[in-house]
Amino acid sequence: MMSDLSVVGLGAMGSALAAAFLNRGLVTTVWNRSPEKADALVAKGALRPSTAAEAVEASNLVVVCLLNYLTVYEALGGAGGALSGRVLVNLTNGTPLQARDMAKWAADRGAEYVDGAIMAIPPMIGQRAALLLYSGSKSGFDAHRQVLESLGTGQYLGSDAGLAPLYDAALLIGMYGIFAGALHAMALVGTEGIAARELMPVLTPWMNAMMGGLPGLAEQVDTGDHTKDVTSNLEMQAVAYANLMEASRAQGVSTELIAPMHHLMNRGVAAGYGAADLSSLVDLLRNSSSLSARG
Ligand code: FVH
Repeated sequence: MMSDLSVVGLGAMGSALAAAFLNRGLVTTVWNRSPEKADALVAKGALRPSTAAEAVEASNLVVVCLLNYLTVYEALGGAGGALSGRVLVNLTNGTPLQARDMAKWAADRGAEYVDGAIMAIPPMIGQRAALLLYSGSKSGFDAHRQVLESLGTGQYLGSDAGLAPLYDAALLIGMYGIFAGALHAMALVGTEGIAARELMPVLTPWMNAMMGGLPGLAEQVDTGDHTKDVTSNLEMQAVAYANLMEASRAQGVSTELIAPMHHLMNRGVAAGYGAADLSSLVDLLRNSSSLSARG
């Protein structure tokens, strides 16, 4: 008898995914390299075969969530022909290129491939607030859309398997940018004995207010016009940013998280963007292949 789906990988995230499927009453087969991680799920009714190939054979829908793509190949490599006719939904973090390569690998084995990015942490899985981005086989996604909705709110981005990891990278980079600024801010006030939590009532509303400026920046990036309605020109910002660097050094706080932004601002001013908005820095980033190749 076939199960409704199989989950391969029962780390913190894979276990949360499997639990959400079980909570929806779906017959769920699970497999993990360290089999004991399936114990709690088996107690809730999950089926546990002894090999990954058997887990793949057990369902038309195979959801994979492992450490990285290399471990996906390792885990599924032995599944061979079992993948034929299956829909493989890979929720493992990776790059657009890795996703496109895996789509080819899956197609060679007769499987439809859907790549996914989980914009949530494990406790959020199963709630509407958990956003899951999908790309790749549309028919594969549509066939299992309802089952996948058990995990959270799903959004299909397009047939290029690389789109979900591309959005994933963009969203995570945005998140780490926010965290980097906040961590530096906490370190800075801490030098004067101010607790990080004391900063939160001031920092959080400020950051939220600044987020309101993002659609305007996006408009400038898309139109390429960085000089319309400029209220805070780049040259002024670069001069003020030098004070952030100096204040940090004087307080004994490393500038390693904030220095790259100052470097880019100064490069922008030197390139003639002084009167333009911060959005102009995107032009510099897009033309940096030779720089990034040097690291
Ligand atoms: N947890 C999170 O907050 C984030 C949220 C967004 C999405 N990420 C990505 O999800 C993937 C899995 O993350 P995870 O949190 O489940 O990670 P771990 O708890 O460390 O579990 C790792 C699983 O991978 C298995 N594994 C590792 N190496 C191998 C291998 N060579 N062969 C087979 N399986 C392997 C590991 O198995 P075991 O150690 O239990 O035997 C776990 O099942 C990840 O891409 C995140 O970026 C999570």
